[in-house]
Amino acid sequence: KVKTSVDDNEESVIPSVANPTSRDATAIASNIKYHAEYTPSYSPYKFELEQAYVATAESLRDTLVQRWNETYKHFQLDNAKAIHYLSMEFLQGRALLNAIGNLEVKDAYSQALQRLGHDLEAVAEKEPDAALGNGGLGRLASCFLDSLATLNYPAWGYGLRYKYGLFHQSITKDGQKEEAEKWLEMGYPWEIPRHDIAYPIKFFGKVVENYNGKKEWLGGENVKAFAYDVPIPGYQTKNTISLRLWSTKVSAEDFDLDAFNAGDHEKANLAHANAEKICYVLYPGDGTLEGKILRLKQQYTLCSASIQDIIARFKEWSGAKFSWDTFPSKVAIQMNDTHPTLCVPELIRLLIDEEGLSWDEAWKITQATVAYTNHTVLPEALEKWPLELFQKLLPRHIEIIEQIDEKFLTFLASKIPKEELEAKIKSMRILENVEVPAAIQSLLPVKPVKADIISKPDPQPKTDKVETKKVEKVKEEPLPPKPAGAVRMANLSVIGGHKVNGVAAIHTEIVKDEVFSDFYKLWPEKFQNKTNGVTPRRWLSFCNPELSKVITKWLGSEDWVLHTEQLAGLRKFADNKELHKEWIAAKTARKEKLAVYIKDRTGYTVSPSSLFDIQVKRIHEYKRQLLNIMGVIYRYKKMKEMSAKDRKAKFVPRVCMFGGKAFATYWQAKRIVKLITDVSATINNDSEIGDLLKVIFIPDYNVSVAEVLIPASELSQHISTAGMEASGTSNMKFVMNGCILIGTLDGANVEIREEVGEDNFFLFGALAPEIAGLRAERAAGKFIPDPRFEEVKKFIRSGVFGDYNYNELLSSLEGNSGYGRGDYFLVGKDFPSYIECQEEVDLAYKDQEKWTKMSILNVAGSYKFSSDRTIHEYANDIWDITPSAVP
Ligand code: T68
Repeated sequence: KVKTSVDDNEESVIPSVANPTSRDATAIASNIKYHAEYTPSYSPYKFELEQAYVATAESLRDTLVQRWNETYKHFQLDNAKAIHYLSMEFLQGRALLNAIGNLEVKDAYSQALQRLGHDLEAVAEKEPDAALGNGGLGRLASCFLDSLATLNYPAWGYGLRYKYGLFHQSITKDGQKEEAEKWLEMGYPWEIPRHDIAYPIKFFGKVVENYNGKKEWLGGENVKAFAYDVPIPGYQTKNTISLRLWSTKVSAEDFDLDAFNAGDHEKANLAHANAEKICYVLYPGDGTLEGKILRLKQQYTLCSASIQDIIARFKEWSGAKFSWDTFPSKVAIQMNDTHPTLCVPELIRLLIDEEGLSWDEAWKITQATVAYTNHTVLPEALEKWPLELFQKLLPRHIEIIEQIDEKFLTFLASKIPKEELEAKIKSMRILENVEVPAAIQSLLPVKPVKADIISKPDPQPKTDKVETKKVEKVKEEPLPPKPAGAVRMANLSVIGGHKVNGVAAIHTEIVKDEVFSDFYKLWPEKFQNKTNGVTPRRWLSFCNPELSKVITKWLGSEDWVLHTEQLAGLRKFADNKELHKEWIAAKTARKEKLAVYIKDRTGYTVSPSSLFDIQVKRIHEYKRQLLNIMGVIYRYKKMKEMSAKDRKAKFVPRVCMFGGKAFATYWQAKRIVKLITDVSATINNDSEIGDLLKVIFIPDYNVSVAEVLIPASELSQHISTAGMEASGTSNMKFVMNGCILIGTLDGANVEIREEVGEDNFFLFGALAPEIAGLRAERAAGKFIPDPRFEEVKKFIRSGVFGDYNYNELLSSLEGNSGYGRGDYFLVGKDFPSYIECQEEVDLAYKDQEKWTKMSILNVAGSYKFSSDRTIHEYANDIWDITPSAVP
């Protein structure tokens, strides 16, 4: 008899491994030792920090794999509906301390490693960050996985396994330099390759129609997507879910052995190289056609492999009860922004072409399954793909998209008054600059024939005197080139999904009233808000044990880690002197750690008794790091103009820290990095200023850097031009760590301020509804910049910060309008209120008692911003899923 499964009552024993979940340090030490010896990734007999890290990770992985098998076995038994979260980005950061924290085995692991001669924190430092993401969108996806596991929801994350992740940033005298990030080079102990889970992915080729009218997609380039699973443990639960990452290769049958043997190694290797490059880097440059094709290939790989996997599991788990009608009651798919929009045509394609369903059935199932989250209102970030490229790469999908487009237009024509139809079609249809199908043309109002002009005879001149006006012969201009056709992914997402959500209240209003206003009028019930959140495990409990301990002591239990609403209980102690003392001690401990870290990373010495002021996020003009650094320059200039005594009286000592990456071809952002580092070099070496002002650019900002910075922060900056930041999520992490925000009324700042109270938030700047008017005023030449702003620009141009020519950066702040000019992000407009607000910050910080109270009230008001709350809302309002806990 052939065995088809591992017998349940047969005990599976790994030699010399005791159960590492037992929290027994001796057993854990023996397990770690076992891995160092028997699953060696390094030469044997070495047990330095690197080896200790890998063996510790492998030891934890044993537990995770065990729990994860139980979890999915349980989900299958339960056959509950599951969410499949598709994202091009996951910013997981490090996994070791997170796993130890979620499994609640920190003390045991710490002791076990001590026995083996190592310190847990030092071992954890050896783990490279899994930086498979760019910014907030990717980190949100990772926080969501933590909450999904913790709250026992049946769930899968799906992404790509980029070989190099996001680039590694270093700072040179020329500014930012990018290098490939080698996070996989030494192996990644947290992933489990699933050699048996692989799906074919096709590109190019052609579509033929069979004798029975069935479409078949033939020929083209074939690759295979292989699954690598990363276990995601929940906190205080056995549930452990999977982040499934796809990696592309060619299978053996596509290897050209003949060419290889004939000595044409390059030709034989071409297929390999083509397949593997799909998963090399996140967001390959798309300035060239090749780059664009590669990006679309990435998106399609993610969607196709994931949907094939979802369908395969649906069939397997349904068993005898299998019926396509039940698909939407078992499967929910969330598209994290428009990058996975190809889910829509791919699911339709598989259902029709592979499974034999009708169009109507496939469409109904798809729409009921898929939903879309929007993360940006920036018009340039709303994805569009050239039609021509799309047709070549995905010939079957474009047919499906054309069909969705036509059906949508027919529907629109039935809803919209005839006179408005043409304009609405233009803004709402999926295809851009493509002729409207004939059937729809005929529904449009007949264009007024210019009959009155053509048919009326020329009026006769009243007199005989004929005017002899010289008629210039009109030169026949060649017709302007036809604008190229395109596929608008956001429109496809809105039409193809059953729900669309924004990520903060103000952002959702902008989505409804501006970005997708026509769609909102058509389908108001489709639109929802889901204010972002962050996991309180990683972002408070684990990264800030000092403050967490104080919170637990005063709240009387650690339950707040799962039920953050309990943090509000701190309010009643906000004036308590004893709490103040402990609070300051906890904060100071983290500031001291950060000071050591800064010395190590940058060589600069900072004083932990200064105000720690931090802005960390992707470098972007709308996020206005430029406003921050210009404020710093203004502060420096004023200090220089004062006597030592006056400047000590006026300013509190500050360390202004920056961190973030600029996209490799975003030149203006790179100039901002250069300015910050130049200002830093000048000010930090000015002995007259000393500790009163330091400027630090921390290179290679990522999740683990954030875990050091955020706990030590006292003031953090969230200062985007109002209406432009969808939400922001670091603002939430800072608040949870007792940091006070200075910010505009933008994104989640609005809700944060509501929760922590307006007295505990430093507000400045123009409001979102004013922005359009301010820009228009500026374009009309009516804006007069504040002299203090002009003074700062002049100071930069004077060369105090080195001889780099900052004209291209500064001229973006000048002029009234024009590309890259006219201060589109209103730095000049908000500058006066910003520096005045910073003066209030100095005053508030001088009163340490007041500041500490504000800090406590910030933590108390942060409870809403747990991703647990966000996930419950998605589960109830969009996904319709319920928890399924492993007993
Ligand atoms: C961020 N978006 C928003 N996008 O900027 C931020 N986009 O306000 C929000 O808090 C966060 O999403 C989570 O909702 C991004 O991070 C990208 O990184 C991105 C990358 C490529 C193309 C478009």
